[in-house]
Amino acid sequence: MRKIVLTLLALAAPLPAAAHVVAAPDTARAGSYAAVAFRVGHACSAGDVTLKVRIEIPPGVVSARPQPKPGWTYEIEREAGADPKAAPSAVTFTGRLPDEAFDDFPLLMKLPTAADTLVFPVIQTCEKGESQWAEVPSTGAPGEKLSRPAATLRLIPADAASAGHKH
Ligand SMILES: [Cu+2]
Repeated sequence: MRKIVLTLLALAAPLPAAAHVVAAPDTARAGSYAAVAFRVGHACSAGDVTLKVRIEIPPGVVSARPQPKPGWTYEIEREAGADPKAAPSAVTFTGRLPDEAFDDFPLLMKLPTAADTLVFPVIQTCEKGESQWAEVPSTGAPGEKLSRPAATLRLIPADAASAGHKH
C-alpha cells in the first residue's frame, strides 16, 4: 500500500525543467559548428500527440541544417530573397510523438563568435493544442520560473573553452 501512495505523489509533482523543450547540449563554443538537439520532453497536454516542432533560428546563427529523422519530414523557412546558403529563419519537423515519449530534433549550426546566450523560440503543435515555448527570462532575474521558457544555448568564449588546459 505504502508504495502505491508514493507513486501517486510522484505523478502529482510538477514537471522538472528538463521535461520542457530544451537545447541539448545547452552550452556550445562561440564561433563553432555545433550539433544541438531540441529535446521535446512531453506533448502539449497529458495524453496528447506532438505533430510539429517549429524551431525559430535567432539572428547571428550563420547556418542551420536539420538532421533528417526516420518518420519525420522537415521544412526550412528562409526570408524571401535570402541567400540559399544563409541560415534559415525557422526549421519545422513534422511527424508523430506520443506524450509518454521524448525525442530530439537536431540542427547543425554555425554559431556566432560573440559569447552570448542564444534564444530559440519553439512552437509545438499537437493534435489537441499548441505550446509556444517562447518566454525569455528577464535579464534581472535569470532564475525566474517561466511556464513556457524558450530553449536557450549559452555560448562559451573560444578561449575560455580551452582555459582548463594550460601548460
Ligand atoms: Cu515541461
